[in-house]
Amino acid sequence: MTHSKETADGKVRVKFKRWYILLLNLLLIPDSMANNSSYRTVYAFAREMYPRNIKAHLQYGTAGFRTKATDLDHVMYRMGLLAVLRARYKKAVIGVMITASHNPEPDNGVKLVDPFGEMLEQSWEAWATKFANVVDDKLEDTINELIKEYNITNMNDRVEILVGKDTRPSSIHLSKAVMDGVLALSGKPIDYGIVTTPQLHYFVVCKNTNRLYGQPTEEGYYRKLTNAFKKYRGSVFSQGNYVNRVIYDGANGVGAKKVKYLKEALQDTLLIEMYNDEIIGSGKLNHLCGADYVKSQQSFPTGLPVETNVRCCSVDGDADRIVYYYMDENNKFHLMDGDRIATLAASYLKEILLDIGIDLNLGLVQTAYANGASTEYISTKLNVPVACVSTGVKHLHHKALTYDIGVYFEANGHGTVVFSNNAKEKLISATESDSCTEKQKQASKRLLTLIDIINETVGDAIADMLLVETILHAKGWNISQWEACYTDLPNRLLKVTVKDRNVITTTDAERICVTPNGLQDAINSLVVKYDKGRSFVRPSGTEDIIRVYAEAATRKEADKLAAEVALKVYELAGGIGTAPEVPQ
Ligand code: NG1
Ligand code: ZN
Repeated sequence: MTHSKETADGKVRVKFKRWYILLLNLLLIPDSMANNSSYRTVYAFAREMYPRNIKAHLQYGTAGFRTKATDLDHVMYRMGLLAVLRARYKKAVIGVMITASHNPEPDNGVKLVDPFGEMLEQSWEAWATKFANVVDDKLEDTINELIKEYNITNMNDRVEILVGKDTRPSSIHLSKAVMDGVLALSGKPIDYGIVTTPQLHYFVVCKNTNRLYGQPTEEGYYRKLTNAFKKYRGSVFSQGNYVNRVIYDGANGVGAKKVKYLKEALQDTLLIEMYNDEIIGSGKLNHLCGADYVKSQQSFPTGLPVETNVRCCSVDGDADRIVYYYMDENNKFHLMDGDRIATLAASYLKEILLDIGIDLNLGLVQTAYANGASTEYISTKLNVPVACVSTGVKHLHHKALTYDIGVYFEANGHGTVVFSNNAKEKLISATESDSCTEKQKQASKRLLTLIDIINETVGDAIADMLLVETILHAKGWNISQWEACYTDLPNRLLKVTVKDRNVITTTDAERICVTPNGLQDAINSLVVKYDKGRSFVRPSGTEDIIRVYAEAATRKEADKLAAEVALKVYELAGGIGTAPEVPQ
């Protein structure tokens, strides 16, 4: 398919006219691709190049589509088509990111980025699923159905679609498939090459705000973050117990590649020692390293020097998650996950707001996976309101936007802080207001600088690292002082494989299980046996499994509760394979 045309019956017929394609190619091929003659051939044969060869039903889940890279060619092509339709409907620039985040290298995935950096709107997720699964012969009808449903009349708009990819070898040809899909509907693909997921979100927002948010280039991204970071830090790089050195695990992915530029820009302000930076094609992406490994294994990644009490951090395969950790003098591993980053940010923001003395509501958003101790600390010690929403950053982001300043983090290290226009306007006027003291004016200025260190568009491992480093520096804290704020409850996350994960449905931000019948009652009667016990189950949106979470007062109890609940899931929700074992 290569060209769409309105017909008398009001439908858009997609026709394959070679002469037209070649002409369009010559006229429309974007600058970034002008020298790549191979695109011309692929473009002309796009639809024929990406037939749907698999029978399995794919679902646009928590983070878009994710599966074996070899099954994704047609999905990518079709997401290129969908992105153009979405861009025409929204009359805005849309992004397409090719990545499977923390998954192993043979996997890949794709997600669409909406105009203000949000994840694709939920009602369009169903369209994405439909596009991915429809048989080849019905693709054209499905496109027409969508055009009709949303009354998209501007089918000739040459909308821009920003395409980014991670370092997986498969990402190269998959991104080509996306661009062919974009070209097929006469959209304009802009190839950003290898970038982090949050960088792509940033570029989309820059474009859609007419560059108000920043320059839509990698250079613009680094400049914005590092200028603000250096300004905030001033000339004293280490102070109190804070030392400006961090050991960084790049997960052998894009986070390693990109931090090199950051290091150059930061120079001596922050000394980032990078490890796990073998990138494209090494087969080591996320292997025994990266944020997901560290969070789920609660241990040091491979390839990092273990230095006592030294701050370390790991990012994931597309650099939108970060966790910190350290090893103490007794060789005990300490994890500082997303909950810790959220509480650090919220407590610091609260202090600054007190200094400024203006009325802005600050709120924190978590999911049910947040450690119960962090929720208690935030609500009772920090007195910051906490909301709990369903898993997936789109839910957190959405809720965070309801506050003047919304801090949101998933426990796995994915999150950011968002500031409303009201908050930004109030801060700007506070810097100039005669009714503000010099101290208040300075505090407002500092907060405005801090906002520029943060990537508000989506969770960003690199920007979050700079935020954490800034706050620790400002407080003069080492990592154990950060940890001392509260004590995590021991917890365990398990997976159970069942015949059909959709038999489990939930409510109340996934904390209560509605079906199958009797499972929630069974969980309740297990939980009451444990001091500080809490447990919930939900179907994963990225893997074909059920996730079981449990926490309790001791490690032994948390492990036992998790295993008991996992066994109940296995028994009542159609478990397959070996039954989970409950430790005695
Ligand atoms: P699923 O597989 O739906 O649990 C996982 C994470 C989410 C989110 C997505 C996207 C956990 C328990 N779940 O989702 O928080 O980050 O991946 O990457 O960490
Ligand atoms: Zn990720």
